[in-house]
Order: sequence, then structure tokens, then C-alpha cells
Amino acid sequence: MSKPVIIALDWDAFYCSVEEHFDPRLRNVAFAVRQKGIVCTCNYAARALGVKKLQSLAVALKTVSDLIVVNGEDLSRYRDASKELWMFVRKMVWGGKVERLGLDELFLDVSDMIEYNLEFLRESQYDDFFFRLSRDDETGFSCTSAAVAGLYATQNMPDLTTEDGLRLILASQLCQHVRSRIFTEKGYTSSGGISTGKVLAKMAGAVHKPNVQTVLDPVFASEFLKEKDIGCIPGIGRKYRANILNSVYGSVDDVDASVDAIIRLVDETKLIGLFGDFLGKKIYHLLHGTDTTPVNPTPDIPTQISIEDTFGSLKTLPDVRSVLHELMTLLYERMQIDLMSFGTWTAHARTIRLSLRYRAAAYGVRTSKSDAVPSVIYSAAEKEEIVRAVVNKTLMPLFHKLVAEPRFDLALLNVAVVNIEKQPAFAEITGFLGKRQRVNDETELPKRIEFETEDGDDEDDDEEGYQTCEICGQRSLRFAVEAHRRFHEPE
Ligand code: DGT
Ligand code: MG
Repeated sequence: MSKPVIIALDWDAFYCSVEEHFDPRLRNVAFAVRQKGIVCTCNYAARALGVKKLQSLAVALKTVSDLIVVNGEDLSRYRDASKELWMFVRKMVWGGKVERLGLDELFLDVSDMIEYNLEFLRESQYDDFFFRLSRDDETGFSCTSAAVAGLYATQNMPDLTTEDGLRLILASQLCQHVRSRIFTEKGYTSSGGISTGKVLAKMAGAVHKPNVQTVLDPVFASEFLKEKDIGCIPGIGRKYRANILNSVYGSVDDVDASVDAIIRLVDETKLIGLFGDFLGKKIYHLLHGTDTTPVNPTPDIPTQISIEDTFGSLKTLPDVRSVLHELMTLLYERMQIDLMSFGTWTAHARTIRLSLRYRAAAYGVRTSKSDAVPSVIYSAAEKEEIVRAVVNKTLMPLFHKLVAEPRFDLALLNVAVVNIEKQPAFAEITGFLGKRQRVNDETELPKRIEFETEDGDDEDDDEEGYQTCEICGQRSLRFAVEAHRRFHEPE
């Protein structure tokens, strides 16, 4: 069976691109988006001047004293843009095989589309042929199988004479087409990676940025990976890197953490010994570029959202509280991404569940307790306040019900929301990207732009920047009101 063909897309300077849609004057200046005291991202003009992602704002302003800074603490506009781009891309992929990762990454499994078009290429006597995007109509694009669209990740281009190489070349043409449609119809640039697995495609996409795509033939995976630090392989990260280095060298400092060095020192058996069967095998494949984790299409509304962490040993209540705080923060952020549109909850989860595994328990044996999701989650309170309330009033009491004895030793904590239901009176709203230009182009661009909420002085606004819809009573953030009104308009 042939290998899958995967495209990874990552929006360029994503929060900046979203901000540019709201204020097009930002397109021509170096600017950063801040959250608290950190530059969470900056546009490429600012990067050219030396500003870096995740730098402290103070340092960035020392580097570029007249840097424009946009307040990015309200994530709703990024969430909405992300959702709209995902839905747009999903329509172009057979079977909607598109998985979202966070707000700005997508994985597309285009294997079927490539296989189908390979047939036409085989029949064709020419290098140029018509790529069919759909089985039953003629929409598509002209493409050539004679060259890669974009760049390649190593010195070597895919081998045109093999079927696998040809598949990747066709996928590069498809990726080019998808990215150019995203740009012309939605105004967003992206970087793309094309390979036979999610991890290789994602890593390839990061080689050349911005607005470039890169192909990696798995034949060259080991050459591509060999000098990389194991921690930069998605799925290994800092935590497993430290485990591996400690077990190999007894230290994480001043040691050779390259893939090449580690695969010489650690075999599959050792990794299974370190991480257990499932994770050990997975890490082995990640290090060898042979990971086959499939694209898992993201549903409109997930059946559950779950976040967990594992530990060598977790024994005290203060540590449990602090882990639950971290997990709940991540869970709440994921809920906002998956269950909100245009500042409004489009679905509610009804049940929250805490699960744990004792260190002494067999792998896979968990105990759980559930409760109703507290209504504070869907309130307009600040994230920190919501998380604290859920930890104190729901998760810690659930923990005490699960663990009655004062001494315990845990290996895993998981917090999940389940029983997710679409909110009535809410349908998908799309189509706002690139259409709204709220800023008067004649006004001077302020040095510090603070987008609190949009559109100012509406009489119906309440104090928190929300407005209540007169038709269905739904409360929406002010900038989402226009879109929400369109939802009620007849087709
Ligand atoms: P890129 O992909 O290098 O062109 O730049 P971005 O800005 O798209 O960066 P990326 O893809 O790593 O992350 C997407 C967005 O997620 C980014 O615009 C801001 C946000 N983000 C990423 N990492 C962090 C982080 O560590 N903290 C916070 N607060 N936000 C982050
Ligand atoms: Mg990005």
C-alpha cells in the first residue's frame, strides 16, 4: 500500500495577519502583538529589525523603540479567523480530512486526491496535465509533474521516476493551489510542508518561511533529521528530551542531543523501557522519521475535550492543585477554540471529569469522577478567575472524592469535558475575514494601538463590551455583532 500524502499548513505570523485584517494600515509597518509583557508574535517586518517571537516586550522596545504594539489578549478574533480558515480549507479536501492543531496549523490528508490524479498523469503523455479537485466536475487547475512547486527540505528533490516521488510532486502542486486560494480569497499567507506523515510535513514546512512551501521525500528523512536536536521533533519536546538525555548521559547539559547521536545510543527496547510500550515505540518512530500517526479530522464539535499530564511521582495536595490549575487553563483555552465562534459559545459541555492513575496501577488503569460543568465557565469573567473557581469548587472536591487517603502517589491527571451539545439558535457563521475594515485610513496610526473592543458607542452595549441580540437574546462581543446579525438575515 502506498504511503499517505500529507500537507501541513501554518499561517504566517498568524495573530499579526488577523490584526492586519482589522487595521490594514498595519500591513506597512513593523509591529508586535503582545499578551501581558510578552511579544507573543511579531510580523516579518519587525523580525527583520531584530524583534523575536516570545521576547519580553521591554527587550523588543529596546531593539525597535518605535515598534507598534497591538494588544492581543482577547483571543476571540484569532479563534474566529482560525475557524473560518479551517472550514475554507476543509471544503477543498476530499472527505474533509483536515485536522486542526491549535489555532494556526492544519494537516490535510490528500492521499485520495493524489491517487485519483495520478491515474490521469499515467494516461497523459505529457508533463502538463489537469489536476482534478473533484470527481464529478471539472474544477481544478493545470499543473506540471516535471518539477516541485516550492522548495525541498534537503539537498535532494523527490525522485520523479518513482511513484512516491511523483505523489509528492503532485501534492506540492496541490499545496500551491490551496495556499494561493487561501491568499486570494481570504488574504492569509501560509507556509506549507509536504511529506508522507504529519511530523515530517510539519517539520518540512518550518524549513523555509514565510509564504513558502517545502517538500520532504521520506527517503531523505534521516538526512533531514540527523543534525536536529531531538527536542525540536514535535511529539518529543522538552520533557521527553530531558528523560532521554538523562537516561543516556545522566545529564541534559553540554551533551550531544542530535537525532544522529541519540539513535546510535538508544534502541527501541530502551525507549520502551523508559516510556512504556506505546510511547516508547512512538518516540522510536519519531526519531527515525517513520511515525505514521494518521490525520484525525477535526469534527465541527468534538465529542470531548481532554487534557492530561503524566508524572514520575505526584504526592502532595499543593502539587495536585498546581497541576490542575495548569490543566484547567489549557482545557479552558481549548474549549474556547473548539466551542466558540464570534465571541459566543456555540456549544456547551455539560459534564466535567477528573481522572487519575496511581503510580502503582497498571498502565491504562484510571479512576474517574464527574460533575456538572459549573456555569462560571460560560460567563464573561476573566480566564484566571474562571480557572481558579473551577479548580477550587469543582476539581479539588472531585479529587478529594477520588482520593480519600492522605498519602497518595500519582502518575497521571486528566481533566476532560464531555456531553458536548450544540447551543440552540446558533448556526455556523462564516465570511467575515477580509470584509471588514473598521479603521478610517485617514487617521494617524497610533504608536500604541489598544484594541479593547470594537465599534465604540452602541447604545445597547453593556459594561463588559457585550451586546444582546434583539432577536435571539444571545450576548456577543461587539465586534461579532455584525456577523451575528447576518446569521439572522434570510439567505
Ligand atoms: P510564524 O508561523 O513563525 O510565521 O509565526 P506565528 O506568529 O504564526 O507563530 P506560530 O505559528 O508559532 O504561532 C501561531 C500564533 O500562536 C502566534 O501568532 C501567536 C500564538 N502563539 C504561539 N506561541 C505562543 C506562546 O508561546 N505564547 C502565546 N501567548 N502565544 C503564542
Ligand atoms: Mg504560524
